[in-house]
Amino acid sequence: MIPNSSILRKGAGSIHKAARVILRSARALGNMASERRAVQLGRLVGASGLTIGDEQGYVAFSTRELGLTEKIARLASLAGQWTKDPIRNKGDKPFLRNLLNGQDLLDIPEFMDVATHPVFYGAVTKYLGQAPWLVSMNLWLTPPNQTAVRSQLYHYDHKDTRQAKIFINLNDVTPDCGPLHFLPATESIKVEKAAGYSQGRYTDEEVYGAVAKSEVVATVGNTGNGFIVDTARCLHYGSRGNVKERLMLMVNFARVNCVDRGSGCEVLDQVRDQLIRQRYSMDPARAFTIGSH
Ligand SMILES: O=C(O)CCC(=O)C(=O)O
Repeated sequence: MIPNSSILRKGAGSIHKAARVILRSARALGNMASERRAVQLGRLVGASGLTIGDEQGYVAFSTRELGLTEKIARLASLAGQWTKDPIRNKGDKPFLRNLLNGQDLLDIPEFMDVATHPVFYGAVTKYLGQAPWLVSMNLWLTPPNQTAVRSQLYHYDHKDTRQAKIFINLNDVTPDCGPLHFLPATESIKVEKAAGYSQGRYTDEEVYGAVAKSEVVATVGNTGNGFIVDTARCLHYGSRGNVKERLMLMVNFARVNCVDRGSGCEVLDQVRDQLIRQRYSMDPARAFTIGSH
């Protein structure tokens, strides 16, 4: 009997997923020194009041409760001004623009204060099981648009088998601002069981054929509200169907020996060394996190 295409796709997906786990382990073994250091440094990082649920793969937070109200207000105010600056409006996706430059991270301390805040840093370290590597940082502007392509469709991120992205609203995000939508890891697995694991895009039909729409979390909320989401385990999409603008700070962490290091981060890579010298020379864990590796 010839297996049908759905069984073949699911088989190929399982192999792909297993290969990613093997690749991650191989990288950790091949770079044992950095792996050991990440784990050792992780032990120095203090406990956080925030826990990224291991099963669910996400946690919600309010920066107000973390005492970050003034810092977030400054970042939101800058972000609002920057939306009008055409030189800042960068990126290859017309529906997801980046307004942040490397120099901003040196000049405006609030960015790194927030990105490496002890509560976030502790939660991410615990979840990843080691001091994390800061992969990328962006200040995203989603302009009104009506496309449904690329990251506007359900997908998993590819950096690692487990990663942690902090998403913080820098304007009041309502359903008509194209918020990030995601499925908890427990629900994403159900989609995977039905449609197979893929690093490509999933159609809404595939997703809602396997899980109820009511399981989807939309990251709506006022300025300063946010989520940490494991985008490698939680299917997600965003920037879809906006009639209003969305502004969001995104801070992306993975393990230093991740599956796919990618081609770097335009914002961070030019200032990693300066940031370490300027801010983290007395903080070995965060210096490791910011480093180029
Ligand atoms: O919020 C969005 O527009 C999508 C973000 C996304 O896909 C991601 O961070 O991986």
